[in-house]
Amino acid sequence: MMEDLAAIFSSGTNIIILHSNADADAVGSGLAIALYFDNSKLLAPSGISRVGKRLLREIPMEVLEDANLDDYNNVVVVDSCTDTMLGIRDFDWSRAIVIDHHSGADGRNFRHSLIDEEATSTCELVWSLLKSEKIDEIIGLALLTGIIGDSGNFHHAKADTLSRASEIMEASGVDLAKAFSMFHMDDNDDISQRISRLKGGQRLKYLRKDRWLVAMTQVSTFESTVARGLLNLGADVSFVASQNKNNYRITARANPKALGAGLHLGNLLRDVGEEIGADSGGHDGAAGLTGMGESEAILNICGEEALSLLTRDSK
Ligand SMILES: [Mn+2]
Repeated sequence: MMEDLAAIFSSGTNIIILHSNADADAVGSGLAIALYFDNSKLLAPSGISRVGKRLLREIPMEVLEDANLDDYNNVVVVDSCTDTMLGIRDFDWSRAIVIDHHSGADGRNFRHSLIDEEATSTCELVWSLLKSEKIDEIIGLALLTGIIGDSGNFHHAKADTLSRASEIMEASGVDLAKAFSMFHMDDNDDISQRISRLKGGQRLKYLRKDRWLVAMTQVSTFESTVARGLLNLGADVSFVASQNKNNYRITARANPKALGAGLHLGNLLRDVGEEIGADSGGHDGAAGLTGMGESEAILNICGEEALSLLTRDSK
């Protein structure tokens, strides 16, 4: 089967579709296949994540936003196996060659598939497909970065994950630190983002109760980068507002400790939003709110609310 897939990829033209907001695993898998098998194109119809873009800066390859799939012999989907994950409605899966480690593929009809829910990452499955004694260092970097991403810096790695990572390092000579740097250096090369973070620090206010710290600030752009920066500085939760005339946007981030204490920023901002008539959306650790008026009072409401949720059980 794996030999079959390798033979299929090398014999025709391939279009490799990355899932919505493509992460390191998706981009790494796509890059590795495209680099190894040549005659391949990458397609990301629903966006690429920050780390995905970082990897693509390191390993430059054109990524299409739109394509006619009929122009290619092989339609390949990596790291997703459902419409929701892929970000395409009513996708014709029966034409797809699917390489994935998510659940959701059961009983469905693909042209071919290499699916292993036990695998920590899709990049490991791609590696099992290439498995050759020598691969380029950049292919090694693509695969290793995906594995690091999906294994949470190896925190959730299984023995298999580590041996595959080690095989990839052996075969490619890729440096582990180089792969880790894909997750660290992402913003540092953009001076305007760095200035935004410093301004965010300059205008910072914080609230403290017990062992919890909640930070609030205002910038004109790059709110999410600033919000993450505040967590790095030591805040458990951060709220960053940007004001554009009469409209504002608030971006919130929380660290794992705050999530472990039950904080859910998506719910928090939904409640605040319902109260003041503003739109919100997001997840437990990352969420946003947009509304009309002055952001400063709303920032304070958010900060106080987060702090009271975090300390609600303490006497
Ligand atoms: Mn994955």
